[in-house]
Amino acid sequence: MDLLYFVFPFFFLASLSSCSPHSLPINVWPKPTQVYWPEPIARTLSPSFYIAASHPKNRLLSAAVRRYKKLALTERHHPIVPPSLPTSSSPLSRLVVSIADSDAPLVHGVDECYSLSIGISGWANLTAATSWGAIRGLESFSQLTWASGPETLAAAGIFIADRPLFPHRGLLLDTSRNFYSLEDIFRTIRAMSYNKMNVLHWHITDSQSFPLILPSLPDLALKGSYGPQMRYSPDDVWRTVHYAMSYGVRVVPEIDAPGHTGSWAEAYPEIVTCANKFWMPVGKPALAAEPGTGQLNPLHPRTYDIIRGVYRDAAELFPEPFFHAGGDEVNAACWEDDPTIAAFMSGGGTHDQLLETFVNRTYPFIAGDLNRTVVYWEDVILGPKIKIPPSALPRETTILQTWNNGPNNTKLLAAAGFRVIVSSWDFYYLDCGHGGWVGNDSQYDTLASGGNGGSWCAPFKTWQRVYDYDITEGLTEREKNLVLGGEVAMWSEQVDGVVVDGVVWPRTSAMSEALWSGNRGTDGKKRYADATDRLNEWRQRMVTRGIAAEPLQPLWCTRNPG
Ligand code: CP6
Repeated sequence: MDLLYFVFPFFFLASLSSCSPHSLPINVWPKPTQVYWPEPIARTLSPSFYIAASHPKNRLLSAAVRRYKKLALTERHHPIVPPSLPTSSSPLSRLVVSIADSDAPLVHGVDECYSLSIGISGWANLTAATSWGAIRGLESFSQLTWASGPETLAAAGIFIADRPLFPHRGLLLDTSRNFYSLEDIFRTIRAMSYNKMNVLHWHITDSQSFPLILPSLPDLALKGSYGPQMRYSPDDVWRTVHYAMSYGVRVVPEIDAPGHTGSWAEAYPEIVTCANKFWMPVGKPALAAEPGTGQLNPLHPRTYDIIRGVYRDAAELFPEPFFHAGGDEVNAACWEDDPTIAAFMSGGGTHDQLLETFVNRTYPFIAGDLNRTVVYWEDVILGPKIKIPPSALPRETTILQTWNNGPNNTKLLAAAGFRVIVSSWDFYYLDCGHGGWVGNDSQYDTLASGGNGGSWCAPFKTWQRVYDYDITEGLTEREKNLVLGGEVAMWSEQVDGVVVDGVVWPRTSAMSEALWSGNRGTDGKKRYADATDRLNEWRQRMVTRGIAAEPLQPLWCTRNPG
């Protein structure tokens, strides 16, 4: 088995080198790294089709196998352009899944590669290094099946060897500005897995609401959430983490601080500055200036008792080794609103010192006591106004997430030796231009949209723009190696579970392919044009699977390609 697993990919690499890329008669999204399908034919999927796994005691893998067997037999996806292929006389009755290391945990960088072969007769085979790779391969298998008349067909005579370009392929979901039910979150996790994405960045709390019930600090959610029906209990979190894991998706929690903490003031007003004010000083940077803003007071001793309790409880709920601690958009005016801080400033203190105090008293707790890799927004070292020296952050236990200034900031962070997650707003912010604002912002518009309805970063980022973004543009090899991947961001001032599918999909699919197998063809050219018909087909399949993804075009275009 091991031998087969290692020889297999090289064999295809060799056979592929003389092949020109072709669009497959049946679509797999994201496009696999290597596909060899010299003479496309189909096999009927036997009604008694089943999937056998090498490690039946791996419950998670068994669950995935059951899920994909059911999906293959019942999905009955009708492609927009039905493949017209000769059919083999031998129905496909069995897919055998072999895994080298069935115990590998779902962590950053786990091996997700797999090889899949469906012969023209006999069994189909899927080999993978880990269960997580097997889940990716099962997903590809499911996309190689389609409905044709009364039958379900599967691609045959096909060989795929596949692995991701980037290990971190995520979606940020903001559950503070508007609440999302577990059902909405679970559906989003399923859609992520269909797209071979592996990180849900759960931006749980913010200034507007604190929906997370923490066992030792229950008042934060009891007083700071939108109401009893709009909270996540420890059991809800446990279910979400396990649900996501069964789909190969890690859940990275974010507790944003010291900015974006207005909601904490409902329970602990003494530690929050400028709570419930709307800081939009004319002519000054308006960072985090939303109705209901607020910042933790770094000079108040209780701040640290409380926030350490928050971190401890959150780390208890989320086993994930990455912990996002926010650090974005600290607002000078909000801090100065507090008399103690004002006195500190007139005594010669600086904003930078305030942030440094906060980081020095929280970072060692998260990285040391809780043993987590700390993710911060780029702002902690890049400002624009308030920042700390990069030397304050150990490179081994810090990852920075960039959101401003596209590839330039990515380069700044990587050049400073940090690992980077890319979420540039000009490409990856899904809220931009959503909700009707066109960019010419005014204070009136901003208020009406709750502070930030994507008006700041309008226009809307099209799927082509998402697809074409090269997250490592202009980087040296050394810097490129520090880029873990990317995350699209679903800030939710004007989005909730009712509309989220259409705002997120299929644009997020564009990122998922760019990060899985790249956005260029073998000729080195951007291939969004080639992707259009495939993405339309993929959108159609997502709809079949209950994801209300937006259409890209009139159907006419896909039926009449070119
Ligand atoms: N909330 C938080 C936000 C944003 C950020 N952090 C944001 C800022 C600018 C735009 C969109 C969203 N709404 N907590 C920035 C990381 Cl254009």
